[in-house]
Amino acid sequence: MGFMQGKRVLIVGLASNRSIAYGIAKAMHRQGAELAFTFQNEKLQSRVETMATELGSSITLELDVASDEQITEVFTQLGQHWDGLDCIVHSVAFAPSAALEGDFVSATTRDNFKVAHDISTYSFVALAKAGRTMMAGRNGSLITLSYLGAERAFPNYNVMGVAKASLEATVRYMAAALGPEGTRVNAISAGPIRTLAAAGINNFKNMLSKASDSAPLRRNVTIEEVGNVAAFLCSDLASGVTGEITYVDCGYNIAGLVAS
Ligand code: NAD
Ligand code: 0WE
Repeated sequence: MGFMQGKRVLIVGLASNRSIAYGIAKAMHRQGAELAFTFQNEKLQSRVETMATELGSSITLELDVASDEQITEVFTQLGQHWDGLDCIVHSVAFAPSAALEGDFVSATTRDNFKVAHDISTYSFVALAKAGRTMMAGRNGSLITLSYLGAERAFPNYNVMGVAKASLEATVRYMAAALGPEGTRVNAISAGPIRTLAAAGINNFKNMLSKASDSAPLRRNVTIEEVGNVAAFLCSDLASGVTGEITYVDCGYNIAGLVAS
């Protein structure tokens, strides 16, 4: 029997079979979880439906996290399928592309700062708020995805790094708020992975190779490896873990200089 047997999980952020959310969904499915998925817009609908079917799920709901109405509607719909919810996976980030090139001070505007924080950070709070009653009192767990750019300045990551710093603080405040009702909140800080969100980034290939050169394991992490840790953190195996940022980055974050 899998270690997520009987857990009901809502997954937000599936776009392709390269998405981190796909690695998480596969790992949770393998461990016996029941899954529901959202898709950002009609363009992604049929792809998400196909992946959901493959993962034993027939629940797919439209959700643009910028919309409070759509967030409310997702939980109304979910309540018609399930009498409770155990986990929410938040695997969403967005900043306008102009914010992700050039120096931070030049690239950041009032508007792209707001969009990055709204879509990448506030949306996690919004999901917790809307799912709160369905999750309370059942050892629920929420997880989000961060990146080391929250703590260190990386070229071009810019306002996304500031939004990830805010997301990591949000994890701690949400853990403190929801802990008394038994709900845990954690983040995985993943190393760089080639996904759709990475596709548009100049020189991503070069970044991947620099990251693997410096990482203790001398390679890049996979969505399967991130998925396995996410499944663990959302399961009762991690019942004593909340408010944490867990690195799944082949050890990159602990390295100083690297032996040649
Ligand atoms: P991805 O493109 O596969 O997933 C990003 C998802 O965000 C997509 O499903 C997209 O539909 C969704 N999204 C964007 N704006 C949205 C909105 N307004 N409403 C609803 N959904 C919206 O890329 P990914 O790399 O799997 O990204 C998932 C998460 O992992 C992000 O939080 C990202 O910051 C984080 N992360 C990625 C990497 C990496 O190198 N790929 C590393 C560390 C952390
Ligand atoms: O969090 C991310 C990327 C998130 C992301 C990606 C895009 C591309 C398309 C957010 N918004 C957008 N907006 C778009 O228009 N990562 C951790 C991957 C990533 O992105 C980088 C990185 C890394 C790593 C951007 C610059 C430098 C490094």
